[in-house]
Amino acid sequence: MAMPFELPHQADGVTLDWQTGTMIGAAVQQSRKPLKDLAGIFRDEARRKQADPDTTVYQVQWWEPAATGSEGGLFWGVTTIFPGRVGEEYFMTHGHFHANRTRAEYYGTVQGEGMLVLMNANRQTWSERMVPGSLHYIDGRNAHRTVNTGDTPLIFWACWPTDAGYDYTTIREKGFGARVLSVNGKPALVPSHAENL
Ligand code: PAN
Ligand code: ZN
Repeated sequence: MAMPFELPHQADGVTLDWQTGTMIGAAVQQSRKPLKDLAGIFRDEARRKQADPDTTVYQVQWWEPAATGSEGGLFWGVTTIFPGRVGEEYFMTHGHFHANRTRAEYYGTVQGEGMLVLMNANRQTWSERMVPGSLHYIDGRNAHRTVNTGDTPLIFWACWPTDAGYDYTTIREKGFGARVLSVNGKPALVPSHAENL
């Protein structure tokens, strides 16, 4: 029996599994971020060093259908942050500003629970709750970092411009204005100046 429709064949195409947050296709690239590549990012650097340096904190799959840096294109990706903590701080991404501060981004949560931490140029920092189905518009001026506050992987789609670029240096040097810590067993956004109170 003929199928009512067939998906068009695309040699270079990418398929999304919306349930699991997986990208499939020869053009899909991937990278992994182990604890050893996140020096200086967590508050408790001593604890980070004590843990197995090969522990995967997060991984990213993405597709670049247009050249990096070219104007007008879009990239699509998916990030999986595994559950875990360094001391009281939940596993999270490095975080970045876009090198081009006029370039925005969408995140959409597939699975898990977490927080999207946003910071403006004045270091004012706030968060949005990530739950399955939540859609997050990230203004191009704001730094963004995602945090897995649950016991299962936090998985989210992302779509961003080909010429957004990454400014990781500002975050590496100054961090965000607040961190997501477990306080009395619950995730809380704690201003950095209040961390040691
Ligand atoms: C995302 C992020 C991804 C990993 O695709 O790059 O979640 O986070 P870090 O880049 O901070 O390590 C995105 O925001 N792209 O622009
Ligand atoms: Zn981004």
